[in-house]
Amino acid sequence: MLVRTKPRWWIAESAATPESVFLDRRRIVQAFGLGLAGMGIGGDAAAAEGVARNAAYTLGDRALTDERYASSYNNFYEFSTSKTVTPMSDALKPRPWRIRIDGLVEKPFEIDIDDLIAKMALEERLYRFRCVEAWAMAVPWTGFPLRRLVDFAKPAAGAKYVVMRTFLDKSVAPGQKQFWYPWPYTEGVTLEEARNDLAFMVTGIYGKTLPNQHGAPLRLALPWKYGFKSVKSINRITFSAERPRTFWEALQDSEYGFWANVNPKVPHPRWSQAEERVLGTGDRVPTLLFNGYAPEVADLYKDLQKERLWA
Ligand SMILES: Nc1nc2c(c(=O)[nH]1)N[C@H]1C(S)=C(S)[C@@H](COP(=O)(O)O)O[C@H]1N2
Ligand SMILES: [Mo]
Repeated sequence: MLVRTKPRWWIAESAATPESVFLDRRRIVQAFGLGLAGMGIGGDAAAAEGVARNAAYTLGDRALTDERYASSYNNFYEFSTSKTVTPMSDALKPRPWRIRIDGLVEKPFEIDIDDLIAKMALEERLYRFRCVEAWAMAVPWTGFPLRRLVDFAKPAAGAKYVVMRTFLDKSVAPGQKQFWYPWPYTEGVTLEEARNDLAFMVTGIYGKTLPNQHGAPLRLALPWKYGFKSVKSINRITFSAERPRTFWEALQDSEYGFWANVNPKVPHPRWSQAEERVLGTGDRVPTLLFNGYAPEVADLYKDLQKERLWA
């Protein structure tokens, strides 16, 4: 990808993790010559706290969304079809949590979320986020590149897609009693998309462990695609030769396809995608091709021009 030192649209961003907080913690860690585990900071505290920001990922044309807006306006149909997902999502117990990795891999296995996090070096990235419903935000995610998890899983020859699923448990998620939805929520990307620098597995937000409403303990962030691709509360990752039938595709293929790349010029069948509403502000701003990430991802689609890439 292009590493921009100071893009033409650079503006100052307010700090997401107050620097004083993480610098102090790092200094303490260094002083004792210990890692987080040695400090007794284990379990979910290690999912976001004290993680340094990767300065390669800046927001460009907008400021960070205030945490109170991002954390109170969510899509998580397992708990509610409204944007108010809390307190229903409190029923989710994100730890202990096991993730199954299977399909076309050298050897299928299961791993505990905190064991997985311990193997992946965490970083913080500022990403824009664009829902297909034409609202947008910009948030500091903590996590690790999906590519690292792909390598760790050791995909076998023939694997072309990475399929990710949310848990299935009606006693926790009342929305899953609605039998007309194709639960569990399933999403997928090509292996090539999964290996793109921007594809990010998220364990935290705003310098904290991911709250349930954002998809604890592990969710995806694909900032160049509409938000529904960024599946929450993942407990199974399957490598496959076949393209999966994704949740929204299964529900309404004509409106929500597999590729779902952001494009202001391709309207949704029921509304324009030319502009977006920025959460927590009164602003409407022009939508950007690939949500502003074209330099990083456009090449992925060069040879796919016959596909319905945009919606
Ligand atoms: N399991 C699951 N993942 C999901 C959804 C969902 O309903 N269930 N909604 C998607 C949609 S439409 C969007 S816009 C984003 C919202 O993420 P946020 O609530 O963290 O902003 O989550 C996506 N991931
Ligand atoms: Mo969405």
